[in-house]
Amino acid sequence: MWPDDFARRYRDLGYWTGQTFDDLLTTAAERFGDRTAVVDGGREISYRELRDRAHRLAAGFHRLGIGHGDRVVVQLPNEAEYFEVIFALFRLGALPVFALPAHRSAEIGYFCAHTEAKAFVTTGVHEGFDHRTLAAAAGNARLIVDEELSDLYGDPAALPDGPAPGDLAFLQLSGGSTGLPKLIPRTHDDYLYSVRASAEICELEPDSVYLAVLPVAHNFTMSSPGVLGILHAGGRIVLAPRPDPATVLPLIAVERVTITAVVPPLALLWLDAVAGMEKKPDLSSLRVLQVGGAKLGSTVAARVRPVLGCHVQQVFGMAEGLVNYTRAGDPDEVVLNTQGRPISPDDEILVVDEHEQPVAPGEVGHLLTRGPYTIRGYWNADEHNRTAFTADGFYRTGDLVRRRPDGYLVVEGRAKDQINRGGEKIAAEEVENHLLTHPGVHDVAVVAVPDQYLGERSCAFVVPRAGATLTLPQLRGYLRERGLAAYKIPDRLNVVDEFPVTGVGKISRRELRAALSATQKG
Ligand code: OOB
Repeated sequence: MWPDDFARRYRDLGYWTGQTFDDLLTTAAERFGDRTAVVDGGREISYRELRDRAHRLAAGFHRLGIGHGDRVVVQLPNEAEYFEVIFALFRLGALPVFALPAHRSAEIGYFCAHTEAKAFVTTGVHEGFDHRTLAAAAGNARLIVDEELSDLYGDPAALPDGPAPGDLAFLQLSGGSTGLPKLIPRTHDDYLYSVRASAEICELEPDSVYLAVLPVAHNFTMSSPGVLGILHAGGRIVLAPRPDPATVLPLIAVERVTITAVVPPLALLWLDAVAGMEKKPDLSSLRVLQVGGAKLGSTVAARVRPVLGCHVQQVFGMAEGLVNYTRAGDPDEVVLNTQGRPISPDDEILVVDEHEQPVAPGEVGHLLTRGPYTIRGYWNADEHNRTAFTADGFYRTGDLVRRRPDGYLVVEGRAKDQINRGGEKIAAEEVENHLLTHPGVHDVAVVAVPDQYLGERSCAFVVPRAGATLTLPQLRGYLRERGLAAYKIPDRLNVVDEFPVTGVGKISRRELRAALSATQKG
């Protein structure tokens, strides 16, 4: 957590206001009462109802023995119950651990065990997968299925005191680059600052309607300004069950959506769909399309206004903290070619070389950052924290950026061993460790391959054991059986005799990537 002098400064400057998540919901229920907070298919939930349900559920969780500081792994799709659950846990000071709907037994098992979770809240069948089958992986965590939540409702008068604003509020997942996913501890104070400031930058107001397309548990959809920004502003959240144009475009028209957030491949998919339609859908309500999670090319960015009739906003953020936005009113040159500038005047940005010396202004370098909503360390990960953060508390983002004289950042690449598959982050080492358990695999390196649609896909370079024959379908089947989320399973396989090595004897991923683009061209 933050050293005392920084915490004092962030309070004095008015960033950390002492608000908790429960305060946010309670205040919103008082101010916006009967207005609709969440639309989930045919169901509409008002602000007051949401608060009441969350508090009754909190009483139910309390009766189950879930209390302050306890971890609860939450894996819910974009549905109304998600809000009840997280605000119930926030009210108790219990920490949701935000899993994604795509996670399977490998990830859920690890989250539950690593956080010693008291409970695992999930859904039934979603996108053809029965999440209740993850109960075994959850181990000692008690399985709670969304459809049973109302059975738990209790009397909110019996609730204990809530958490303090400086307490942890939840654990978010890191995209990561190491063998096991790291957990990101966020406090009420720090996170809500980023939510309020984001809502202001994105000009949210009670008439704003936000379409939640990406998973609600991801930082982008949750807080940039996302669903929490909307609840703060008194607007309306519309939950999209699926991100495809056939689902989303009619929803935008019917619900009069004003703002939504997507990753670049989805932006492209929507653009192509609308451009190819003879009878255009009514997108007149849409004011802003936010695009982030991976780099948005300027050519695609430039198509947004002519095709969809709305502004594009670039968002470059990370679950660890720092979020950058292009601003309403920025000239096209900025909006199309940069990934925005930080939320806060107190977001400290350093762009450094290999020796962590500042590069010349405007040069490309490693992005380091520190600020009022950027964590100072991962949860229970002392050893990893020694390399992920500098001695004076800057987070080493692993991103390569250029900082323009106007303070806007341009993402130029990445130094971390991560694959960004259309915004979904894959830690190379995590997948490698799973592949290394295969009896036919001697050694492995997973690298990114450029992809026209997703930006990047993943390719496993494998050195087989003597006599073993390996095929892609076989290895993919093996990883699925180990319960790895589908997006982490390599798209390609290259069987090789040996790996190129760097001067110090490490596998040279750069040469592997170069070999791939050579074979692609040939
Ligand atoms: C968002 O958060 P994460 O934690 O899934 O991933 C963070 C990483 C960044 O370090 C960067 O490598 C990449 O995703 N990234 C971008 C980008 N936005 C994120 N790279 C290039 N251009 C962009 N616009 O992805 C996230 C969190 C909050 C808001 C938006 C995105």
